[in-house]
Amino acid sequence: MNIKKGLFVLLGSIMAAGMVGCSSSESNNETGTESAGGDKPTYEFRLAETHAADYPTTLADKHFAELVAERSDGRIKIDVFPSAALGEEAAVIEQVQLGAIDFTRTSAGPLAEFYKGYGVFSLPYVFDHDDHMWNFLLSEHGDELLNELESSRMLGLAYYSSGARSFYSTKPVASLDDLQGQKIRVQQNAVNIDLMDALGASATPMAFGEVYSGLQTGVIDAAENNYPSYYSTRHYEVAPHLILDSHQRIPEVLVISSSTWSKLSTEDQEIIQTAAKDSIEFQRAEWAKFEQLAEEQVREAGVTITKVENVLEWQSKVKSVLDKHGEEHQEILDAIDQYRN
Ligand code: GTR
Repeated sequence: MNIKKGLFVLLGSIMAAGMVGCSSSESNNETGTESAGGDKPTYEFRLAETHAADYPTTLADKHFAELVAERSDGRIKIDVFPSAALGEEAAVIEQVQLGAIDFTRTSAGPLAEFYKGYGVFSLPYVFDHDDHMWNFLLSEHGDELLNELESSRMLGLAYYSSGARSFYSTKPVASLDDLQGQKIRVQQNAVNIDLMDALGASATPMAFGEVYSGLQTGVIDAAENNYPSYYSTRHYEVAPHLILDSHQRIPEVLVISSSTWSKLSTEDQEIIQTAAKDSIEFQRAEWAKFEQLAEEQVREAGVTITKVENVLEWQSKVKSVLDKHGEEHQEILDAIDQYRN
């Protein structure tokens, strides 16, 4: 962290710490306003979401906000800002750390730049299938990872589904050979750079919102994501060659700023935590529907889809990534192994 950023962060923490213990009518910040409404405080918070309003994570954010409003008798209002209205993911996470944005729904991919433990999700072929991932996420080990975000001035409240990520390109790709030398946009984190290297491609980290024009103008040749993102962003229009290798399953995470969290009474923390957990089932159901729709829609649009038959070939090609990054994630990898069946 550079000095300027360090000072800014320090200032943010002091300001946040200063607010704890203020009477509700005294405290007032830019995002969540606390006012004296009866004897319990009322709040208005902001939740940043990168996806469009009809995307399964956004629907779940709103469902979460509704549960919180209901259970707090309208005292806690959470406004959801979809379509990256509050900024791209990495920038939003920084704002959440500072307490300038209260909540975000983000992918665990970019979170790895803020808390290393999340890098485990970007390691290739770690989960055998979705049930394997969910058995891990819903375990005590999954909960531990959510709590560990606290060392980065955030707190994970719940995981959401995000399917499996595969490659898509502006050029025909029907095999691993076809990916050689391609410039592939990745979520920004250290594991991804090594992963693309190992595959014989070159990684171009780039904000999600810039990928469409990047593909269109040839700044990148390819990108990778799940069916819902591929469809919702219309990347399939400019990169109509999809190869299904399912190299990563990276969960979504609903996150609250520690500075927001520490302002809340135990009762309000409980309302927020429980509502987040209770919104998981809703999100998973919305996800399943949208994943199917997205696949149908891109097929209908004429995308060429190749299913990788010999995944072992891909796995052996990226073994060096696990050799290099596996050790620092060994404990979590061992925990993940326990849920393999
Ligand atoms: C999506 C994820 C987004 C964003 C995006 C990306 O699957 O839902 O939050 O991280 O991937 O690739 O940037």
